[in-house]
Amino acid sequence: MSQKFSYAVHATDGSARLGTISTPRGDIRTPAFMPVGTAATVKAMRPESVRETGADILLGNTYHLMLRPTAERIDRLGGLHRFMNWDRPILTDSGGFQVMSLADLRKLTEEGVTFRSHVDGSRHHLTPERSMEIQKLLGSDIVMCFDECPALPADEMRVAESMRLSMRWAQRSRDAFGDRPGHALFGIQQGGVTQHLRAESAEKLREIGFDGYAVGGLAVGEGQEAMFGVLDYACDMLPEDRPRYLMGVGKPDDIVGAVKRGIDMMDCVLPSRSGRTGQAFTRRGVVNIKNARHQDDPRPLDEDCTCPACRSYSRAYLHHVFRSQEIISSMLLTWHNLHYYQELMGDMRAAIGQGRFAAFEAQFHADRADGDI
Ligand code: PRF
Ligand code: ZN
Repeated sequence: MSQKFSYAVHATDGSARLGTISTPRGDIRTPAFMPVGTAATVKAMRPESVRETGADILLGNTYHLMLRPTAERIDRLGGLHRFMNWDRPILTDSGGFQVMSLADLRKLTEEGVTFRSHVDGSRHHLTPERSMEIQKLLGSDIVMCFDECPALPADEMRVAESMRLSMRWAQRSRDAFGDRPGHALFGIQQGGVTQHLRAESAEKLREIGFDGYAVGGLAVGEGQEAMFGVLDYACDMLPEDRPRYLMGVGKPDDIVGAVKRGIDMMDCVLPSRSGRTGQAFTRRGVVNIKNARHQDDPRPLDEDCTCPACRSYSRAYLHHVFRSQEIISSMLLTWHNLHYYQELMGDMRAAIGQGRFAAFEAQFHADRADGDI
């Protein structure tokens, strides 16, 4: 097994790229979708089941784990992989984004951010240095820089100042991370929807030098058209020989559009969260299983799907267990959704490898109905 972190592109089709990220904990086939395991679990799924859906890597969260059960406790128990029984790669987000969306009484300074826990109200402090320390204690394979992500719309002055703060924090993250063979540190581009700010951010990150580059600050209320508009130029600003990660995206059509524009990695709570709220993703569109029209339907959720929910259960059963708030409802729908997302990634990888991504994309859109199916 290779002891180093590396990335290789095998094929390109337009801006879309087929590749592999190699890590000591295994390979990540790209474009990759990373299921979200915020609190050391992909909710409603055992890790071996997550693997069966085709996931090569999971995402974990500094913010949640530092509050509970704490990074020091996870370290004492042998690290996050052992703690949660997932021995493949884990990418951890750095905490700043989650502090801004979840914590109470936040105070942002040059040094970092002080906040109160959304769990028990206790006071905490996060800095680039502390975020690097926590991600090291967790044993994360891909560590994210500590950054700040302004909610959009925001005026350009505010976005520029925030981006420059994130770039100073990126340098401090790089310095604190040091040299850790086999582990990677990713920079995070900010700059909102303003091209020259994205360019300034990318230039700064390239100057510092990272193992991979994330596009941050998108999917925060700007809409798909604006997000694609940014991706049309943002990917070209980042080094060609490093993976590009679009943070917190997204719906299936967001993912297809991002891959088309040169994104290699993504994460989103959507497939797992929707599994718990009764929404199932299929090639033909979204199924809302709580809808009464499924109550007598003996057909599977998706005739073409090979996941356990579709192989062994009817829409009528899935409707019943959802309405009854049975735990198996979350388990089956989450499994189906993660399976669907991983199959989508596999289909895109195959299409890029065979130089038919445009045809794949046309078929993807032709198959889908708007609204419920
Ligand atoms: N920064 C970090 N995590 C993130 C984001 C970001 O900008 C986003 C934006 N969609 C999601 N998660 N650190
Ligand atoms: Zn299924």
